Amino acid sequence: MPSEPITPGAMLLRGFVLPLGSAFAEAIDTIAGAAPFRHMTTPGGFTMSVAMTNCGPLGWVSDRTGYRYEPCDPVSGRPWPEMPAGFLALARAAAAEAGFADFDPDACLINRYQPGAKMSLHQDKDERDFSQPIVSVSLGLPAVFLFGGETRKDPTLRLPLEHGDVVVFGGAARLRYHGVMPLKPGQHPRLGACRINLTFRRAC
Ligand code: MD6
Ligand code: FE
Repeated sequence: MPSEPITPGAMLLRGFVLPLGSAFAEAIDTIAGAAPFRHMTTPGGFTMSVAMTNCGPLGWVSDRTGYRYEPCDPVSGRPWPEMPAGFLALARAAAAEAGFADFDPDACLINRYQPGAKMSLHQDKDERDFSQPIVSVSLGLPAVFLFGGETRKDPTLRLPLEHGDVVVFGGAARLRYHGVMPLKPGQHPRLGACRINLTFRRAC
């Protein structure tokens, strides 16, 4: 599998999940059946354009009181759906391929972008241990990932991400600003008019 270094600590594994076929999409349908996608509110009172759900022991949530990881879905009060064994295996294999041995994620955030949805520049810093990488899987429609520096004002690199691509984001890149440009309309044969992104993290 071709892999491209993006910057020190960040690696792009093109097509890394393609060998799994539609297994990912089926598992996501099952998860969303138990914990539906929802548009969370930011601490500043805005509704996020990206719809989210989670699987695994911990799920990322945002509301007026802040960002955090929770063991239960605040909508249902029940634990988040289990992280499928195949997700865990894939995340570990991708991290290892990028040079991060022993990745042990306890959280998987699932982001759904419909046309126009975007993710503003942000840092991922709600996790306890920044020595663990983040493994990010892109499915469905293509999107442009913005990869910035250590401050919000640093210039950003534009990285086109396609169905099946995996980005491993750790080490010196772990706290770099990043975001996603507004999704362009389109149709993906399996996922329809959307992009799904999964981010595996060690939250706690
Ligand atoms: C996305 N990803 O690709 C949003 N964060 O839809 C992220 O915010 C992200 O891809 C940390 C590490 C990798 C990521
Ligand atoms: Fe992020």
